[in-house]
Amino acid sequence: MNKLIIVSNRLPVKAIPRGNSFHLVPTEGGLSTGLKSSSGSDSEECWIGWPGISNREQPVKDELNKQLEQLHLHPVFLSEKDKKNYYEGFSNCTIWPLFHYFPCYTHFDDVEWESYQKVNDQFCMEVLKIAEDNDTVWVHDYHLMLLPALLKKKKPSLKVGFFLHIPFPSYEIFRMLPWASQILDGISSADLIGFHTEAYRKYFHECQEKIRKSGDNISTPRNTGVFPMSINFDKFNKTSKSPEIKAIERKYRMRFKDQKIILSVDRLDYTKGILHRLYAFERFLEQNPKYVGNVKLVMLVVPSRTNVGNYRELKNHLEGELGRINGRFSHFGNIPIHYFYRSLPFNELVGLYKAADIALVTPLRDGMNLVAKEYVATKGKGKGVLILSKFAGAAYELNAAIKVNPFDENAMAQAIKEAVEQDEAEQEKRMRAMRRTIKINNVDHWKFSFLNRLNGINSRKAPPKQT
Ligand code: GDG
Repeated sequence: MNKLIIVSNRLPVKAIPRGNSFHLVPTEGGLSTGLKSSSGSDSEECWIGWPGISNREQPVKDELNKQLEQLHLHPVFLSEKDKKNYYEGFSNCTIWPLFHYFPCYTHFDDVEWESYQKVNDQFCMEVLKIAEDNDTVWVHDYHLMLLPALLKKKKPSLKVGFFLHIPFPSYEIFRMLPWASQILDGISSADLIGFHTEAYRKYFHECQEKIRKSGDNISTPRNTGVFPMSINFDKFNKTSKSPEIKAIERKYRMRFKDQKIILSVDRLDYTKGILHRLYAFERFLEQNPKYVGNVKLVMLVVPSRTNVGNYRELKNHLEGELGRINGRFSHFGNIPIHYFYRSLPFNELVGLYKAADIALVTPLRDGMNLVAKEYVATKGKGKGVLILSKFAGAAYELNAAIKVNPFDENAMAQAIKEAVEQDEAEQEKRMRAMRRTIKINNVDHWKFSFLNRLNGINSRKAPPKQT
């Protein structure tokens, strides 16, 4: 039987050294939480990726290999230098900011680009160690955009799919990348390339066309498609009805008795619009003094990319502003913003979703955003209001949300007021519509649509080049 080999920068677990062995804990982030909660496919499945620790001596590696093998996981070990240059550098300080329309945070560095190429080669070698003819390899995300071409070149019989979890930017942004042609060429060799939205797919084709017209020699993409990623609806729906979650929900409701809870959940990232959200909440309190004391913002911010400079700066800035706003509106025993800088266990997160009257999901740019979908799935048949940024991929599907422009502080403050005052019948109607969408378009649907389409494609040999 042919295998399905999933390849992503991170494995779905990270290894924390403990004595002579390792403690394996789930990796945060949308790709991993989403993909690992999908059902298995018909094929034998395994996953290749970085377990989050740098290169170690052979006996240590062997021990980790043994633990991971039982879970069908294969580690790729990065050196400290590659972690800095490929991961923190090219992936997270070049591609990530640029593709999210933050050229001001983007830097271009030859040494980091070299490391990116080297690590993509390293992943290619790891895949080839286990891949056999006609296996399917599903490559994920912006860290590995050269890998499809490398794999097709070395083993043309492989069926290679590529899925991009972040936005694909417009040509005016993409062309800033000095290695734009190489990146396009790397992805384009895949048998199928998937995006969350039609807009990203369109931009990808536009970049292809314009870069080719400028005279660069790049492969023609064969198949592209739109596959909006989703969540395990049943898991959230069922968990939210369990006695344990109901108890957690009660705990939060008691703590915020007779108050409205607005919830925000993100990794600490400048793309998520956390500061803009904070200012909008401040504006809301300013314009609606009657709600000071009875509308609370609960902000769950999960540590992320803590070695990258502007993430650390954002944390300081955010905490400074949080303190200022709380100082401005607090009364004894009654503060407007409750801030948690940590990751919560899954059940606590679901309990919080369940207790929240409103979810404020307002990224400045987001490939999809699974938090918005998780909130809706958790609400059962009950009420709740989703305020959602127009700049999240999820906005294309969740039409019954209150949609906002996160750059427009007044409009955001107005949306918060509308959400606070929305009547119950309207809330239930909108939630029902969004639930229907997510129930059908769940993570299994996403996975099977992508893989079915990929399996129906005859894999080709070397992709044709056009000038
Ligand atoms: C990338 C793209 C795209 C968060 N806090 C906790 C926690 N989480 C989980 C959520 C959710 C995931 O992390 C975050 O997913 P998002 O989709 O919102 O965002 P990214 O991490 O940026 O993901 C994004 C995604 O890939 C998939 O393609 O949607 O656009 O940027 O699942 O539940 N989980 C737990 N505790 C927390 O405190 N257990």
